[in-house]
Amino acid sequence: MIRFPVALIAAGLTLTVTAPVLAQDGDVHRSKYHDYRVVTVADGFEVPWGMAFLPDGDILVTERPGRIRVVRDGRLLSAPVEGAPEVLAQGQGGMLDITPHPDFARNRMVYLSYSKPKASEGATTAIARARYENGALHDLEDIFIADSEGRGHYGSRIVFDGQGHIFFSVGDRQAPPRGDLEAHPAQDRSNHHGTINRIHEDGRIPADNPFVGVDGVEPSIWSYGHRNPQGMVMTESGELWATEHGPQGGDELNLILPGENYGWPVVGYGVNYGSGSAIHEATMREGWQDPRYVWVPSIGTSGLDIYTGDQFPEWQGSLFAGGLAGEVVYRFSLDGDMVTEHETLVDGIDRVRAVNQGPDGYIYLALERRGGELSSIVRLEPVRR
Ligand SMILES: [Ca+2]
Repeated sequence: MIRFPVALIAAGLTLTVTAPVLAQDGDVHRSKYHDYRVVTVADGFEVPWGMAFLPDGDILVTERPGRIRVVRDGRLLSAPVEGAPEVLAQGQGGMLDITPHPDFARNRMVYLSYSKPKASEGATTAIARARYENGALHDLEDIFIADSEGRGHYGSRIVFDGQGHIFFSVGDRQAPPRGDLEAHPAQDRSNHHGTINRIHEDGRIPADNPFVGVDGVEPSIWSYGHRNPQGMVMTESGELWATEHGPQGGDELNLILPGENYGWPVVGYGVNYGSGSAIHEATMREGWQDPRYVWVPSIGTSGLDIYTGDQFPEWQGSLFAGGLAGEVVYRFSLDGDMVTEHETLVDGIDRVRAVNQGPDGYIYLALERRGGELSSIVRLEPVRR
């Protein structure tokens, strides 16, 4: 619910009341620095997960059940992109993130994350790349297949650093935290559970990764001790930020540093969903990374971007984090690597799965409608005060 003041003039008195208003197309929303409208770009999606903006104006949108769709001139084309990889579309698995290569205009490469069926059972997080031409993916190739098993928490956001590397997340695969917490797969670096990884754009392992040459540690790992990071972005100055689904009352915004331990499930905030029972031995541990922000209650973090456009000048340099259960977008002001201010936007809109600044400087949201209705892509457009 968004709340904004409505001035009433009655019997010579001016009263200001606060009226709850649902976030709907065309309403003017107020925020600290900018007023804005939420405008529908296209609808008819089934669980949209990631968006890729192409130089010709098309938007590629992944749908979790296993498709990649095309939005052209505000219309969702009926034919999905051909040549997409086979996914295990169960629970949280499916076709997940999509990101164009920074030099897409020349090489037409797109990168995908998805739940890749395993030969035995279940699925793992995989990263693939392909050339996108004439409505189809060509020369599709897996460049990374995570060593992970489980039924959920695939992680999956993909970020380019512009220096020839990609970063991507793998969740803890919903391995339950019990018994010896330090033996949990997210703390065991011999697999990819609960990690953020860094590889070359062709899948090779960079020689300067933090754990290269360390016995028994997967060399793609950049950071570990994560639960389920589903939002990630790199700033223009090279800071890597990620949001992750924590336990109940423990969603986190983290600054991602090489070789660091982010604590799950040994330390952190929040309690088990359902039972409300305690998980962690403490909230933090000396030498491990504490989050820069913790959501209480949890919003179900998903989708993170940094704003660099011209449509909302006062938002330049702010992080925008989407929430599923919270149906909200958080804006964070940063001073270097510290959060200095936050506010909520589009409260009560729908489940916010992806947040991306478009090339036009508008802020695009992939929404997942409650109750299984078909979902939409919307964007925030500025309204002059
Ligand atoms: Ca943590």
